[in-house]
Amino acid sequence: MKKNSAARIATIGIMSALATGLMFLEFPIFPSVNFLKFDPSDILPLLAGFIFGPIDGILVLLIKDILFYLLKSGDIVGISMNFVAGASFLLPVIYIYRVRENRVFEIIGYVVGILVVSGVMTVLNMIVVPFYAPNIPLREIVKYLPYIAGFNAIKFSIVAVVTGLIRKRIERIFE
Ligand code: RBF
Repeated sequence: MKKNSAARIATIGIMSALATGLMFLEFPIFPSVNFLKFDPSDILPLLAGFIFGPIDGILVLLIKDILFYLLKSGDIVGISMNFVAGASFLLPVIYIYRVRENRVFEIIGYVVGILVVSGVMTVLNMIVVPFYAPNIPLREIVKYLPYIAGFNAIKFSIVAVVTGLIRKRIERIFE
């Protein structure tokens, strides 16, 4: 599909709207860390990244997060964390895939993306949670570490597996 074509812009709009809808399905994976919520919406920015490139993937992620912030969450910290997580997974996946556009590089991208997002978000949560929940003692926050790493690994493994399974079928629509 041509860059800047009307169809591309329309597709980005539809993908962002669909992603916003999917984000409403959010639920916590670990009841003890209930501010970490799983939802499958990151599949759509990732598909946009594969089809149109990393900038458009980030654009779908950003529009989705702004819409979800306005329509439901109203929590600037939570939505920002969601955005940083989505971006730190999406960018390694797409840039590695672009080195060699085949299944092997796609899978290497998923693995690196999962490691990057789990590492980045574990460190970022250690900095942000003391401000977000000041009543939680620092000792407690350290106990959350494996849950934070585990949450991101589980969330983005699901996103990777589903995207890996449906990607070719979706891309065929755009050929
Ligand atoms: N979302 C992630 O995908 N990974 C995270 O590590 C993560 N950390 C968060 C930390 C805090 C303190 C908050 C409030 C949210 C975090 N989120 C994270 C986003 C959360 O799972 C959810 O998507 C948003 O709060 C929107 O409801």
